[in-house]
Amino acid sequence: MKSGDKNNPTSNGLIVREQEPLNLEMPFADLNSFQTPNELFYVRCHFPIPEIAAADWRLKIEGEVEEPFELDYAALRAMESRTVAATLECAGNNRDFLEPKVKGVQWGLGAVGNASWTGVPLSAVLDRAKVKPGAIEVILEGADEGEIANPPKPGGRIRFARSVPLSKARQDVLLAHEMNGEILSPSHGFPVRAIVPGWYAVASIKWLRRIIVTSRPFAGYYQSIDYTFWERTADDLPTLKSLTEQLLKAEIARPERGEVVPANTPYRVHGAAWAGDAEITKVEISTDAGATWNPARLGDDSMPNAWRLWEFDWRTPATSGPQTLMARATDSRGRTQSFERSPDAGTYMITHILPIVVEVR
Ligand SMILES: Nc1nc2c(c(=O)[nH]1)N[C@H]1C(S)=C(S)[C@@H](COP(=O)(O)O)O[C@H]1N2
Ligand SMILES: [Mo]
Repeated sequence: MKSGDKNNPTSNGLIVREQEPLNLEMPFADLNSFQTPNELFYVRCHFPIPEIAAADWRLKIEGEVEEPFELDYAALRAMESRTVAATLECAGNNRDFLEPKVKGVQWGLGAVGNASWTGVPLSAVLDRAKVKPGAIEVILEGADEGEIANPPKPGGRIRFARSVPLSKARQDVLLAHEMNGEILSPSHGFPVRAIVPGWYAVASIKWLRRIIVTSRPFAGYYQSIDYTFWERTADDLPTLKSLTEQLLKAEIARPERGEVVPANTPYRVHGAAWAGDAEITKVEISTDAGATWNPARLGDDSMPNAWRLWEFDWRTPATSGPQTLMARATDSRGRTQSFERSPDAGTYMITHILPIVVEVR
């Protein structure tokens, strides 16, 4: 059965959420492998995609370093590289499930994908630049730029940028030039993008042009105005925080919302679950709107920062009518998804249990 989204056009198998800037969603019902094929990987852009020729590209490393320097594409690719699996999820994934509607791209289930990324550890570049004592963060700046539409906003054009703490930068951030063994495509950040494993994908800056080491916390637009949430202190004071680590989630690929499912038939319910750098230890499925739960079988591939596939054998009911399926993930830190959504999460981090209503016939 061809999946998709009845109300939206598709482009090469992806659902078009926005044409300019380009925002394309994977039809999540097409999930059938641990590694998302590059052509099915969602695309999230805030500005027009910059066209960068490899020969013209330079990456500057500056700020609180003893030896600032510049790398070209050949030099970066000549450095020792590493390949890691990492799931990128847009912090606004599943927004289409929220009631009432909130502003932002109305993503269904497919603003997420899992790929193997090949690139140079950021730590190698930082070591070469010799980070000064007192540095606390590393700002990653992309080459794309434009104006923000809605206030509060800085004046004029800005570039897309985010920071990570120096410890995270040294731990596992990658300067990736390949995705699933292929040269990065322009929409995914050619020539080089950052991969920040286990974090919401907003941190994984595409079209990298500058790395700035800083001794002060960076309060850029995309981490202090947008891509934020409210965290409660012990005194119950809401405190504005930047989105960082992914929260846990299980998503059902099939059946999809509105699917017509034959009555009294074996049906393979399947999907994926992820939990940042924690391990998915359990996925449970309910086929009765959350009244009862049964364990799903977990896929063999289990690694930090990458999703885990799962499946569940369902005998569909003998009687016709709507049926609500749900999936619930539990991780190695003992976290489990709940039914309620915290209003403090704003328009991001949609991590509660999602109902998938199908029609048995
Ligand atoms: N330079 C730059 N990097 C960016 C973005 C962007 O608009 N510009 N979007 C971010 C967001 S919000 C997401 S979800 C991911 C999407 O990566 P993808 O398009 O490769 O799936 O890229 C992140 N990195
Ligand atoms: Mo995103």
